[in-house]
Amino acid sequence: MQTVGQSAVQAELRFPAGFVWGAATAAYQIEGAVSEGGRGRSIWDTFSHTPGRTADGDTGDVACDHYHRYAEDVALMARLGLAAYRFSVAWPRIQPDGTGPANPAGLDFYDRLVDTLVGHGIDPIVTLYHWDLPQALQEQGGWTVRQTAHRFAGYAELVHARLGDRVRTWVTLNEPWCAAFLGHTAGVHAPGQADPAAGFAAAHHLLLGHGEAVRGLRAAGAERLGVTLNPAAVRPADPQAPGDVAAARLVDGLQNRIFLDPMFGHGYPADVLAVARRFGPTDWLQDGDEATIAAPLGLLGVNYYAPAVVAARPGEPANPTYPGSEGIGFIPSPGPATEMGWAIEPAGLTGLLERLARDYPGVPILITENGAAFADRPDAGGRVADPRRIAYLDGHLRAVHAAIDRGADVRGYLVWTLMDNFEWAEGYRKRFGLIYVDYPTQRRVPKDSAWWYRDLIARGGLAAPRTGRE
Ligand code: IFM
Repeated sequence: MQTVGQSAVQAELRFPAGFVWGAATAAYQIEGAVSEGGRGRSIWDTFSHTPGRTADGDTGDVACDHYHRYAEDVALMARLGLAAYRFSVAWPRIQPDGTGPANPAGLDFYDRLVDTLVGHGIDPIVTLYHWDLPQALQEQGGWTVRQTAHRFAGYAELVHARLGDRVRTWVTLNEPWCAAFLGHTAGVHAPGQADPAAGFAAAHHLLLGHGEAVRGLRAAGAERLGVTLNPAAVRPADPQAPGDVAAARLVDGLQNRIFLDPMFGHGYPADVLAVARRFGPTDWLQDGDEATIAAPLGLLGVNYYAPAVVAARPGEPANPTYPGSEGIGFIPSPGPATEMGWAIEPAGLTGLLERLARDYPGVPILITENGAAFADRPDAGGRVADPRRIAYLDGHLRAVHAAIDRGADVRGYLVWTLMDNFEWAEGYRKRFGLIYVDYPTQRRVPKDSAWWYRDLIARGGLAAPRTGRE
């Protein structure tokens, strides 16, 4: 086994006792086997098979073949010393048409996965919805209709009934902002709609489904219930310019407060509802919904990749992902970026965590995703050197540590992602993994960052930065 960076260890930046180290994945991005075990079709099967929707026409049909190789993958996790692994359950494996009794073969797969994780001492963290809605439900309106929220809660109970004896931590939704607005307003994710009214309706029904699922799973005895958001670390280009400050406030509303406020019992923000009303009636919001959505949380999952800088730009057309954002410019950062084109700015994570701790206190935070796409490949000797990923992770862990020092209750950190996988509309071009996947052979090659992470976990924290004198 390779060791990276050990000689540089002078001191350590330690994390609190019990801090959880892990990695995350999602079903459609890794499993493959889309026609096995009685799995139904999902909106991502349909979307990825639609010409022009994904880079190179890539689909998740085979992905990392994790459905068949999960034991090998869990063994690799154990070699890295992961304490936790966050994966998602594919709803169409459990209910091929999104309703009715559970498909036993679907539950069996996750049952085997959970047993294998537990057998290696790895705590399973289950995400119930990471974007793969059963296609049959989409044909009845998908997330734009209320029924889908009720269906989601029913599905969540089926999964909990089978896995709840071993799974302690449940995440209802992954990044509902992406599901609602990338999927229904910008149309760059499944189901590929471009209708702002549909985006707001979908956001509401995702929130409602979350609340109903939390209520149901809590009644069924689930230990820790949470949600994963991708809050924007948004800031005005010029903090002294009132127009820029107002622009940042609106984007904050459309990405952050629209989910956080109702989930934390404050109801919908008035400014966000006013934007939604511009595009159609908001009659999706019914009496009692906000109380349902406010079901108490035991965990707030935070996915962070990059900051957003905005400014008032009169005449600028609306950004399709942010309905109502006419006159707002999204300013590219001049500094370094990952291969997604996302600015690398760890301080944005510190600021975001401080803001969440201040405005939405009382719920422990787990970093459920953080990581970077870089296209490093094996060299002639088979080694994958990925120093930029190591630097990215190092910088962001220092940012998390700084937030903890300033009072944020962050309990753990999960790298996105365990292994290279299907990066949605970007297909297989973008590689976020700690482990390189050679897709033609499905060979897994831990990158230098994987060994770096293993050493960090073993040490319980970061090595001190190099002084140049060692
Ligand atoms: O790959 C995705 C993941 O599915 C959700 N969060 C962001 C990641 C990188 O784009």
